[in-house]
Amino acid sequence: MYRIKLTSVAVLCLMALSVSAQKKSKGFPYELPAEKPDRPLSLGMERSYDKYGATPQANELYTQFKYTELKGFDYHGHDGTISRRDPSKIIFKNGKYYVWYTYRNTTTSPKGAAKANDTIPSADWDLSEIWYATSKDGFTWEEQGVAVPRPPKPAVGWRSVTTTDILEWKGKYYLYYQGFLEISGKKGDDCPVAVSYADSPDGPWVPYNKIVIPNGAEGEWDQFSIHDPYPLVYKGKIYLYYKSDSKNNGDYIRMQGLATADNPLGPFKKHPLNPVIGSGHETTMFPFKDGIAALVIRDGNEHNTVQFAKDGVNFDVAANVEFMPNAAGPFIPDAYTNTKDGRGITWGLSHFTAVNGWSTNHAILSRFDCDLSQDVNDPNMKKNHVYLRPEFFYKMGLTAAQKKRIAEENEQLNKK
Ligand code: AAL
Repeated sequence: MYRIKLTSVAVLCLMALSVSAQKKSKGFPYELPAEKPDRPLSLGMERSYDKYGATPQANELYTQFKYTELKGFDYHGHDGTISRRDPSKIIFKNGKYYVWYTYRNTTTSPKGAAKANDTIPSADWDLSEIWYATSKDGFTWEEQGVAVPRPPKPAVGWRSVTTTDILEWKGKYYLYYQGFLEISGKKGDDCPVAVSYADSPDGPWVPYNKIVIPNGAEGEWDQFSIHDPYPLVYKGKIYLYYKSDSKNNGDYIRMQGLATADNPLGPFKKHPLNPVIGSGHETTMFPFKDGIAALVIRDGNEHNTVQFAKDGVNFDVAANVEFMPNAAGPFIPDAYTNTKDGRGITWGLSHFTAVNGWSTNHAILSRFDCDLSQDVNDPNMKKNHVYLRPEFFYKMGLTAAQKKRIAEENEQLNKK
């Protein structure tokens, strides 16, 4: 009897065990496995593990972005006559941070290409110079004045010098920038890239007075413009990323190219696989681990992503993010050290445009913070949800044409 009892207990235990084993083998576990589990997975879950590390918290290239108003810059009552935009990367030298940017101080706000003349700007970046500022803490900045003025006509950049970025190479400094030889907007936003160099970040800056990254040949994607020159040191070379405006059915298509050089004054060789990213605008890159990461913002199918290329050329999406910094210029301590283990970024400057509408169009610089760093682990920066009030969405409401189409659809239905 006793024996029989034991056996039935054993049977019950075995049944319970097999039920729990069955449960285990069937459903995906409640506790998300840190490593990709050895079981059949959907395409979505394969991707989740292979590309993103399964959670935003585990994904070093996922982050939120937080913004802070800067102190130290005056904007003439925000009437559109003073603009600061497109900040460079930030470097730390002589005990302070340095940043360079497009500075416009004109008698009027931008009036479009048809009304532009020698003193009236067509666009926010027309009739501009490159200025710089320094800071002890990254929040309060002291404007130091002009770094690169507009050169006399017909030198490259005579109409406007804009959208600069800095390179430190063998103890010297190089500012690359868009050199406009015509009013922006007359045909398009057309320009090549020029460079000035100096022994100190405080200058004086010597203009090289030659086009250093030329536009592409006729019919090529970058035939009219090279924008947002963005140099890094990678694999012992200068890796300069840039954007161009090509066209599709009349719309501008923004993509990113790469040009490499052994000498900061060139020759730069454009990569045969250009464009290397089919999306993005004012794209920000930084060394990350053994490759290059990119903040891909504003334009294209893959806007609002952080991407990564193990070889600096073949980028893939590593994270989907929101509220990305426009034209970000991060502080990247290892931007020029030829690192093979890029540490990432935690802050920089970016810009907001049309801050109080288009009639007084101008841009302001602001600070962004994030956690795209191997050295910082800030769970608060890895949260997903950002709450926006309904007014934010209603402001981006339907156009008159859309409202008309909907009214017509309703009318058709009501007729039936
Ligand atoms: C920005 C940048 C370049 C363009 C213009 C000023 O978004 O891409 O700099 O030329 O707009």
